[in-house]
Amino acid sequence: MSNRSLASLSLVALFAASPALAFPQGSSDGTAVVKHIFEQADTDKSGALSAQEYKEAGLHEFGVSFEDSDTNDDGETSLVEYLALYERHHSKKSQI
Ligand SMILES: [Ca+2]
Ligand SMILES: [Ca+2]
Repeated sequence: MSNRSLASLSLVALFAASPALAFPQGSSDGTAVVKHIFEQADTDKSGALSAQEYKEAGLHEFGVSFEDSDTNDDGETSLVEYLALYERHHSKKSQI
């Protein structure tokens, strides 16, 4: 029993620590994962990612810089911006 909850806990930790692993191939609900990543990255819970939060979460490692993700140039990446970014980016190169 406790083994099992430990396992799911470390799974969550893994997701939080390694955003790149959090995109299950062929997942039909990638946006839920993206939202989860976004919430993990938004450490001050402001509802938007500052450049620092973006970097600290390692989101630039997806190959998109903070500047590119902040499409309206207000200095923060909102969830809407981030989801749009994901869909743009993901639909381009996720065809297996
Ligand atoms: Ca924030
Ligand atoms: Ca923005």
